[in-house]
Amino acid sequence: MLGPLIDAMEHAVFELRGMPEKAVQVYHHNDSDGLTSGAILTRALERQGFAVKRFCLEKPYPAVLEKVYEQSGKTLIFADFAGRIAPLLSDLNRGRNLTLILDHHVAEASTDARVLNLDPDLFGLKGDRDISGSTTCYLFARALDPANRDMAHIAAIGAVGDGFFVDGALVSENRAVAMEAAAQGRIEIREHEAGEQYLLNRPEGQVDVVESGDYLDVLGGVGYYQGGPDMGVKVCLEGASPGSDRMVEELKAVRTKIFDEETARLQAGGMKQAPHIQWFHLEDRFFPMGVKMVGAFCDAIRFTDLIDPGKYLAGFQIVPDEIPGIGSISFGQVKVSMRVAPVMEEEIRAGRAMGLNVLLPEATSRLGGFSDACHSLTAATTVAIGKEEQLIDEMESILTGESHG
Ligand SMILES: [Mn+2]
Repeated sequence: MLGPLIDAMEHAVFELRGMPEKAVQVYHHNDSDGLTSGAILTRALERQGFAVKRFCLEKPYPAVLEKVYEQSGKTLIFADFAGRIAPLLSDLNRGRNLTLILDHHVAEASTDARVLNLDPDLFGLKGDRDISGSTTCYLFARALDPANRDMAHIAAIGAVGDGFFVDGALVSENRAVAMEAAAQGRIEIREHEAGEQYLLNRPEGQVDVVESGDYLDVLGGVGYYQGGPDMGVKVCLEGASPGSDRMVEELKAVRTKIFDEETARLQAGGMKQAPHIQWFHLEDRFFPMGVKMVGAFCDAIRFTDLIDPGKYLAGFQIVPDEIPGIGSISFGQVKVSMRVAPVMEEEIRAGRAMGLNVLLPEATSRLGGFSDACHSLTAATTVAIGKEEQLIDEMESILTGESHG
C-alpha cells in the first residue's frame, strides 16, 4: 500500500538525481486535479534546481506522445494521466528517457525499466476514492524534499476538484493532505451533518475549496487554448489575482455565449436521430474552448427538453490540430462525448440498458479510434474525422445485437 508506493517514489527520485541533465518536462492534465499536479511538480522540481518545462494536455494523444518520444536522454513526467498506457509509453521509450508516471487512474504495469509507473492503483490504492493525481504528486514532492509539505493545500484543491468523497468527506491519502494543510493553517475543515467542508484560508478571506476547483476547471477547460492552464498553475502557487479573476469571468461569458448559440441550433433542428441515439456535431464552433467542453455541453442539456430522455446522447467536436506549447500536430480526429438523461441513467444503473463504458469503446475500437476515459454514465473517445456516422451505426448495431465485425 503506501509504504511500497513511497519506496518506489524514493527509487524514482534516486534515478532522477542520476540524470545528466538537470531539466524535466512535465506533461499534465488540464482539469483542477491536473493543474494542481502540474503546479506541485513544477515548484518541487525547481526547488531542487531543475529547469522545468511544463505542458498541459487535454489527453495523452498518441500523436503527441510520438512527438514527445522523438527525444532521447530526457526526463519526462506524466501527471494525472497515462497510468493505463504505461505499456504504450514503454514501447515508445525503449530505455531512452527516464519516464515517471504520477497518475491515479486505473493503471497497467510498465514494460520498460526506464518507465517508472508510480500510479497508486498499482500499489493497492483506489484512484477514484483514496488518492487524486495532485495527492500522488504531493507524495512524490515530499519524497524529493520533506519541505514540500507546504504544498498540502494545493494537493487538497486537486482532490476536492476530482470530487471523490465518501459520505461527504475526503478519505485515505486525500484526507491526510487536507489534515496536513489544516495543521499548517492553510485550510479549515468544517464538520457538517452530511460530511466535511474544506475552506481555503487566503489573505483576502476564506473560499470553499469546491469553488477553487471550479475556478481552475474554467481556466484549464474553457481557457485551454488561451493561456488558461498557465494562469491556473500560477493561481495554485501564488493565489488568485485581479487578473485571474478577470480571465475567469471572461471565459465564463464566452462559455455562456457559445452554449447559448449551440442550444439555439439544436432547437432549430440540429439534433440528428438514430433509433437509439441522438447526436449533434459542433464542428469547430467551440474553439477556442478545449475539447472537454463538448462533454460539459452534453451535461448542460441532458436534463432539458432539447433531448429525447429515452435515447443515448452523443456530441462530436473536432480536435484542433494544435497543442499549446507543442505546436501543430495533424490529428485529423473528432472527439465524441456521450451522456444520458436521468431516466436512462436509472436503466443503466439497474443493468437494463448498456453502459457507455461498454457501448462507446467497443464501437470506437471497431473504427480504430482511441478510448481514454469511459465510465458507465459518461464516456468520451476519439475517431478519425469522417467516421462520425459510422460510429453511430456501429453503436446502433451493438445495441441491436448485430455483428458487423
Ligand atoms: Mn485526476
